[in-house]
Amino acid sequence: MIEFTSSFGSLDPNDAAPYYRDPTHKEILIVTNKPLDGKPSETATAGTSWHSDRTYTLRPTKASFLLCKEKPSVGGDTIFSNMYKAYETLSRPFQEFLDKLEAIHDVSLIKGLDKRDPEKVAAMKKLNPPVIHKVIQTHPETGRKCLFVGQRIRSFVGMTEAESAPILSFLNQHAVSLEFTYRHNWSLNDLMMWDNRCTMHIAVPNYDKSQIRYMLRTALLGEEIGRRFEETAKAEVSMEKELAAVS
Ligand SMILES: O=C(O)CCC(=O)C(=O)O
Ligand SMILES: [Fe+2]
Repeated sequence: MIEFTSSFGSLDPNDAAPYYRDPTHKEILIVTNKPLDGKPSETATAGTSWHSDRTYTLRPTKASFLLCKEKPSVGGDTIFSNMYKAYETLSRPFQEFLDKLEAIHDVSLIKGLDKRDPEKVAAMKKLNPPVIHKVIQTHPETGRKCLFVGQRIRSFVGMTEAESAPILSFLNQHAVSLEFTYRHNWSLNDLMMWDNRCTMHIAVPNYDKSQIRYMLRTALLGEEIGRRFEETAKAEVSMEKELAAVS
């Protein structure tokens, strides 16, 4: 898997989420409900809310690869949604409004963190302080605009959580309208690859949990985009102080 997928670009060594790597290959993440060392797997619920990979970092993933090594007899699907369509089907005035918006992406909003080892979760949060990304991105290769949202966004920059929530909720619902999606029902040894910059995906936990689902994942490092939230917050505070000083 490493040999094949690295032929597309530089593989992510998974420094943002080091605990869920294959012990001997840091490029491989294991997504499974299979107990590891006699303990329940911490990645059993990985990816079970709509997201693009690593948007909580300054280098969201360029492309991801998922290989199915064991599967339940029924279900355990993955759904993908087209973020070009999500953008293009919005009205012009709303597109213009969104063009100026930036979102705060927060690792602590990953679904199922409450079921993982609290020490690892605390370390993950420390490794990945909140970051800011534009809500509308222009794909660097196609030049097309797409929506860049998901369920790991806390709020929009400069707006309160109360103001952000209804817009965010609408966007996250609209972005995954059934007509924009493809649902993959896995066969053993299928390898799916997706452009993470213009899609979202979700793992559907629609299977018998007494059966094993075992997936291997590699990913291509993306371009550095966005900026740290803390730096912005500090800059805003010092600007407020300056303004207070002159007024
Ligand atoms: O297990 C899946 O179907 C997807 C998990 C996921 O979000 C990922 O590997 O990036
Ligand atoms: Fe994912």
